[in-house]
Amino acid sequence: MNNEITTTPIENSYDENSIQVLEGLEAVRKRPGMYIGSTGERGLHHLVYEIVDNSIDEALAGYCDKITVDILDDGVIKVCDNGRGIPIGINPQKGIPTVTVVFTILHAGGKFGGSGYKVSGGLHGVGASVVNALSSWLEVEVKDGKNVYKQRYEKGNIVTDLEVIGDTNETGTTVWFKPDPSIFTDTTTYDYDILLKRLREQAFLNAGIRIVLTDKRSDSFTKDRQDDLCYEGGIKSYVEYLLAGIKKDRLNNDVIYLSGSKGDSTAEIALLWSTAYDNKILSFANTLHTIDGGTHEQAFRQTVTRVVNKYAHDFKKIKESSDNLKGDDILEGLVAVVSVKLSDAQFESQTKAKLGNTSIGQLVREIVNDQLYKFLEENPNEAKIVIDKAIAASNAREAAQKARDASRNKSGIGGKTRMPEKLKDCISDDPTKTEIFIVEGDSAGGSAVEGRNSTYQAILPLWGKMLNVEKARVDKVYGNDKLTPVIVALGTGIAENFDISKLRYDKIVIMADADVDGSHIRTLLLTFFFRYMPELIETGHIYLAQPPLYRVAKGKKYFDAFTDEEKDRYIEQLGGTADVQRYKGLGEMNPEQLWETTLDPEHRTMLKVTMADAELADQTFTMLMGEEVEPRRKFIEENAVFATDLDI
Ligand code: 1YM
Repeated sequence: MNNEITTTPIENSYDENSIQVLEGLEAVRKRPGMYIGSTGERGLHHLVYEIVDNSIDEALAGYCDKITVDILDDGVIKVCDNGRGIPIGINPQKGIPTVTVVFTILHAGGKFGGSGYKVSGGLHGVGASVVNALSSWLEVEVKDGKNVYKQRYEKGNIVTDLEVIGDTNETGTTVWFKPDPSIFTDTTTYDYDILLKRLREQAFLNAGIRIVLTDKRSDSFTKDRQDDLCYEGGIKSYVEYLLAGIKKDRLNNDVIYLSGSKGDSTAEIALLWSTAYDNKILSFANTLHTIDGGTHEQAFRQTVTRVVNKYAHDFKKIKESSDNLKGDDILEGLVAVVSVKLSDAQFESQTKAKLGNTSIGQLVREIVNDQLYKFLEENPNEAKIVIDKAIAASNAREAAQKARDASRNKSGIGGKTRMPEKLKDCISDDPTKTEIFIVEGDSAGGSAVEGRNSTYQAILPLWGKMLNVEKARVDKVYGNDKLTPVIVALGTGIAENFDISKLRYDKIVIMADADVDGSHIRTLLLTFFFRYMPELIETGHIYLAQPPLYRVAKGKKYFDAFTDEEKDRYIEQLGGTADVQRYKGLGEMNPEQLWETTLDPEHRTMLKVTMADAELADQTFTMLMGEEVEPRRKFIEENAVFATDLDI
């Protein structure tokens, strides 16, 4: 196609061709959505990608290493590359310069240069002529190392011939265009960040290509902003970038990189596990982001799962008898980019959000099977980290499932709620009159069950000694064996599922001794209510039972005292001498005593918990469980009366 330079159109064929050109591009102007997806903001930005894609193809062909994109005043975009320049010779079929064909004939994309398939991802593969058709005007300048050529179009129509406007020893292509506001009726204002996101994606997916975006508008928010995008590490750099974005720590030392090709398809994968609880897997086909995934992404997810399981079994990292780890658990924390390039990409939706080619899935499967397995084999430490993370995820998921099942059982949908075994419920189901006592320890629980008024009082014993580790797990409420029965019994659900209208009791009373174990359980429960059911505290449903410390008796007369001062006062009242019995703990009261002192609404004393109380408990809890030893030691010293056997 080299290289007759004409500054005037070839006589006869020009007219014929120009008619054809006009017919072709008129269709684009009539139904722009068919060619660029939308005439909204998305479509507007796609125009830039279509032009940049041609530069990227040139870079992938090895002829271009720098692309600049400038946002100019008046809605104009300038794209410039230092490739070979679009050929300016006369196209033998059309009889006009090839560059003119590229801009004025529909579907004139990569087919013309004969350089094989087009791998970059212009949205509908229709390229430069569509941009031209939808622009008020477009100018192209080509440098071929000798001359500078220029041609101008308006709404797709040729308005100047391809003319030599100067000489040069450089090569490359520059395009200016102004999107037609009569087509892009929503907006013709470019958003810097939208362009940046896509161009950065392109820079990551095409390692080493340098793309410079600049905002040269005089009236822009983002005036003078510039991003110079060039990533020698390609998709490995992309994974690092994504990791930085989610602000989580890495579990693997380096990004793991896998790649392979078959025929004219290639697949490249970069991955790394992080401490995150979800995964971030981005997939691309011909550098287009396949938001809805497709065969390549599905193959990746499945094969990573299979390979990690296989390794874990082969190397006895999990018990032979145990089930495979689930995909979700293995993929937890994974940050990955899967990029495939293929000649006949088939997309399952108009927006190219989902790839349909099955053969590329097979390629991805083979690559991950072989190379990821090999990586795990060769890096046992990294493999251990990955498997430990998956096992932790699996345990957490199972615990959450149990808690969810429990809370569903009790939600009452489709029948009777299954209450915790330990709960001794009351007979009444009038939630404005009922009370639940959460009681520390089995023996106190036993007395409370016997001593209560079972018409409206329910007892839920929390058994066993509180261990530090268990308390630390208030954050992991699902699966906490102390808290799950509480959640189920109350009926409200927790956190975002909390629904106070489902509350089964009017008063929720924490009943624990005034010793260290009692204070543990109080702190745990208050912290839990504060974090997961604050509305219960705000609406005044939470109470602390106040068992008395002393019984002061003379003959048949007696008083219960809650403080030393009270005790002394009662002794005084009884004439200076009295029998004083010190209650050692709830567990040592008989049912009658418990009823009289702590359960009976006529005689008991209870403290209503305020948000301030709960907040203080939460702070205490955080401090007790925290990493810092010093404040904990201080707290224990200051509270030495109670903290005789604090388990830290
Ligand atoms: C700012 C936009 O379009 N660059 C560009 C486009 C082409 C070439 C080089 C190119 C391709 C080939 C040979 C080939 C295109 N050429 C054609 C066609 N930048 C921009 N840079 N020589 C130059 O593919 O063989 C279409 S695009 F069809 F004319 F060859």
